[in-house]
Amino acid sequence: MEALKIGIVVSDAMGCLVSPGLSKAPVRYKELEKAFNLCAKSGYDGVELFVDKPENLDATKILALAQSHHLEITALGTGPMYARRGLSLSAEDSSTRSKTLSALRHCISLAESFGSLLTIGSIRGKSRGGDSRLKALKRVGEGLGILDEWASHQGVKVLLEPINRYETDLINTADHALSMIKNLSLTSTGLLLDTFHMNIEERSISDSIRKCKRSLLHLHVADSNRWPPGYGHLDFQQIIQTLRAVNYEGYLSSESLAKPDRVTAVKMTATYLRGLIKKSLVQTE
Ligand SMILES: [Mn+2]
Repeated sequence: MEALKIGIVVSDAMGCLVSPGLSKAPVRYKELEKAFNLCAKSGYDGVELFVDKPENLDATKILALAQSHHLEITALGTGPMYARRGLSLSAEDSSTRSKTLSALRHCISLAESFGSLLTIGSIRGKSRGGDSRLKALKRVGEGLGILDEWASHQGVKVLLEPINRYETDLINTADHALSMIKNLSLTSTGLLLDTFHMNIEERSISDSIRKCKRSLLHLHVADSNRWPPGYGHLDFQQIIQTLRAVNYEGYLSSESLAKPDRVTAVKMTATYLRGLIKKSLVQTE
């Protein structure tokens, strides 16, 4: 059995990660090169690019840069489009929704060029609570339906990520995300689970991974406090064993804060995860 692959988010979106100031749009290639270099040197197999203005990115250049560092571009993260531009699938006004879809359409094309996945996390937005929640959920469903169809034409997979209740009131659990995918009959949409959110919302991280195994295409890893894996109290050895048991073939993509500092976070995450993956290989031999 092959070892699980590890990746890391490249963005300044959470005030974190590989290169602060990196993706003040458009991405500055000089800094992207530095970031890719650090990721490659630290032993990652892939990078997940957070984008806020997909229309400004030069796909050919970025892909060539990733390939020259032997890095896969695992996924495109769309959170910054929500955080910085206010784009949202659940927005009440239709012009924001259509702007959101058109930006995501660019992302689907980029994802096709990169051979990467496309994440739908915080860009689903949140509701004002009460009755507005169901209406907001309906708008998210409509958006997901459109994206799913575009993605299927371009051979791209979309990822729906459950996010904890303190960040949004729309789709907090793996169960809810799975049922959205099923009820909307989405064929090009799978699940992105995130250990930080799961620690808050799921009864058992391993049980939820087992339950979602057919739809699980990507995994965000961060510890209980959003610090890098190993700096909190999640049991990553058990998580990795479960992933192996369900024959998970996707990435462990680190999405942590830049704690205790940026370079340590990048290096320690890779060292720690590699160590656990190696141990899990030995245990099952
Ligand atoms: Mn995440």
